[in-house]
Amino acid sequence: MIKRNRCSLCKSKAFIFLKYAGIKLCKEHFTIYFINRMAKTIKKYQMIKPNEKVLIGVSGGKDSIAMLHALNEILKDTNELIAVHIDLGINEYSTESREIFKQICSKIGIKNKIVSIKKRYGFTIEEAIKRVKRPPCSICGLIKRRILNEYAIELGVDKIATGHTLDDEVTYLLINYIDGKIDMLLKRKPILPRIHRKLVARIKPLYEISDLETQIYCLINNLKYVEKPCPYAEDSPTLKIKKIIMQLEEIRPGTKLSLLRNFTNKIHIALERYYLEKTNEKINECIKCGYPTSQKVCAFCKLKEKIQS
Ligand code: Q46
Ligand code: ZN
Ligand code: ZN
Repeated sequence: MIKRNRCSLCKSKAFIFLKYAGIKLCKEHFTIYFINRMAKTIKKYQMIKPNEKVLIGVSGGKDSIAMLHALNEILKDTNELIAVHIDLGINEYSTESREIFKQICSKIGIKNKIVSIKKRYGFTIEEAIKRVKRPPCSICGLIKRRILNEYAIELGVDKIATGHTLDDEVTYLLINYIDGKIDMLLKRKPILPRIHRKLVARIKPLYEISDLETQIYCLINNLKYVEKPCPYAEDSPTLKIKKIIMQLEEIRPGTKLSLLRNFTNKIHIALERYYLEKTNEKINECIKCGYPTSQKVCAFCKLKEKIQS
């Protein structure tokens, strides 16, 4: 990628220049750097304890594939791991995602499972989107979160690892900030602890790792991932904002990381102190499924009813 440049660590030919860190790395040192950064993130935010059972959510995109590969390297000797792919039922996109998931799991030899939305709830994401007037990704996101959580409870896992990257986090942060959604801002954390018996703790091992880095990790380690985006991704406003943030990073390298770290280490703490002390919102349990909700019926049950009506 860069010519006549040397790796900052071994002086062999550099493959990538990480502007935000001011270092050039060869292929081998980039892989080590990536795994070390993920291990440091896990340690810093106390994401996983030894012997905990971890479910790794894998969509088949570059982020989750890189996360699965690196997490397996870091935890295979200390933790029980299971890779889980959700079959969304979005035509060729889902067919390709499934195949890629199977390939990586057999390549690294990890226990795995494919969970089908159609088999569990009787409809695919494609069908749900046609039946309910709502942004496709909000329907899909709600269903994915629920099914992954349900399956995690059935398996008795301690943590669910998801492939949210630095770019994802900064994007959602900005969107929630623009919309003034303080409740959502409070949920933007590297680890969401178990606050209810029906909610399994979630962790984001890629919290401080960018989309570009996961792509390079896949490239260097010959990891196949779904390159064609989901057909609903193009219209997503989230993706447009993500691109603007990438431009910002180009102009001012390090912006994403400092924005996220400052939010996590300063602003989030202040928000939490101020708002959680003031609001004593009572958490009910959904009368249909028992999941926590501020309403009588939770958002997932309401959505399911609409899809099935
Ligand atoms: S799969 Fe689902 Fe994504 Fe497709 S419909 Fe949107 S949320 S874009 S990660
Ligand atoms: Zn090197
Ligand atoms: Zn419910």
